[in-house]
Amino acid sequence: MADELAPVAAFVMPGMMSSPPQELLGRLADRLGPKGYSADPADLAPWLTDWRGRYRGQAAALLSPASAEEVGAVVGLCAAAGVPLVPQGGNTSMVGGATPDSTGDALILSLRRMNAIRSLDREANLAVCEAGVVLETLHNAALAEGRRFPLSLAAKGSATIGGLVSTNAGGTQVLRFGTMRSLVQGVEAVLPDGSLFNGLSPLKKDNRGYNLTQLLIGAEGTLAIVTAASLKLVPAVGSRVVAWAGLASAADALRLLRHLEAAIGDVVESFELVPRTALDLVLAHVPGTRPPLAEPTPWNVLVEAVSPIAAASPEKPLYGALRSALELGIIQDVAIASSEAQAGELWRLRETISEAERQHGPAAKHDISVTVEQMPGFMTAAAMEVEERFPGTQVIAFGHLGDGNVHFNVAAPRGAGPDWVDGEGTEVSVLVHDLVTGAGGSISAEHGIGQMKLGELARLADPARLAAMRAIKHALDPAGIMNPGKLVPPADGPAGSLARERLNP
Ligand code: 2HG
Ligand code: ZN
Repeated sequence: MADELAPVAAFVMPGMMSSPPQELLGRLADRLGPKGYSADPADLAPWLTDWRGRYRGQAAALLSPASAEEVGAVVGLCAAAGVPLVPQGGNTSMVGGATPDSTGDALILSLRRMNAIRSLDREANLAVCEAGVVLETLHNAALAEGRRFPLSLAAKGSATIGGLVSTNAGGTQVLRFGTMRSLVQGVEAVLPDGSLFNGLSPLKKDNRGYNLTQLLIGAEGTLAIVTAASLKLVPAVGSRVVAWAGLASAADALRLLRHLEAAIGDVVESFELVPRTALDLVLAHVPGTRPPLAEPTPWNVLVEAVSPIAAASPEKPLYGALRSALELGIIQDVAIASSEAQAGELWRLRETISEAERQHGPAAKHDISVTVEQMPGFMTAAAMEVEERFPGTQVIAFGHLGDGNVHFNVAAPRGAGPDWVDGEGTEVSVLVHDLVTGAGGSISAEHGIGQMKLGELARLADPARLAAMRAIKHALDPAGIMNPGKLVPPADGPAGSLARERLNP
């Protein structure tokens, strides 16, 4: 596609970005038409900041192509002019991954108009969705065909397929079905020169070398613009049970997980840890919520068990397993939803933690993983160290214990303003990231690197990993126009670093 376009600027050197030239903006406006191009500050405003309001950027225009072909044309024109693009879906990034920087050099490339479900094949168990399809829309479309797409998260009403692919999203069913990496069959994407990579093949086996689909999953838009994905479906839920268990410790939560796995196997789909501190925030800030248990417990776990067959309901086995957990003293109390409405209420207590925490005040957010076995001990020791070193802070660690991933968020001392996050909050983050790295874990289990963790990745990642990431980025996007300033820390040396020379002798 890029070949068809006359270049706007003949030579673009990496790192030599400039504000988008008027000539380019005029061409983009002509190509996309009034529905696909806006330079109106009012249209741009909501997309210049992230969900938490932590990052604020600038952009001269919002580009909203309606097809992969239009995306190719946009990328080709911008590549020729050396103008960077920041791709955006639902703008739900937790790490500033979809927010442009403050220079105004970049243009926002919104995929929201590309919102068609191209096909949904119940026999093949595959759905081909364009990048702008909202996750909940796919859930509903799959359900209408007796199928489901088994990935869900709190932002399902606005998160889009392109963003979920590009961030290798996880959510609350990873325990059973894995992250996007396991659920994406293939992608279609526009590469940095404007050409179209069609990887939507339904083939189960394909060994033609590098797996470009997997390379683009989790690449945060730094290598290509994902325009569509084929996604694996599973049978719809036949019956489900949602239970809320109260426990004395995080170690007991791990015992409960192993107990349930031994008793009822892989029907356990979600296993979400909620400390009392997080539940209290939800009850205080989210209207219409109520305590799930008669007496509060220090820790809680939300368990969901699902069967595709209504007759083979998971109810009895889960009831039995929870009863024996009570008898063994693994749990202190349990509430089991007796209707879909009650199940929804329990899930709401879990899914609104982020929102409640945001209302509570500033927090240093960490999205970490260690092994499942390590997590209870790690959380307890790390929380003690953080709260001792930074008096007045409060650790609120919750989430996906079954995956060895918790959101180890640290609330600022009472009365601290929003600037706490960039002051003492960064020292807190350095400590948390040092501790998790020391334990062999990851500083980003789920939300990605974006701009928030770029410095920390540069500080803590294995040099070989960083060199390989930079080499891949340079090979595919030599002019650096794809979502600059995200995910790939810049090399401190000149373009040909030692490490890159070693990789490409
Ligand atoms: C969740 O699991 C999300 O609820 C958000 O990943 C976590 O707000 C957070 O830190
Ligand atoms: Zn999460």
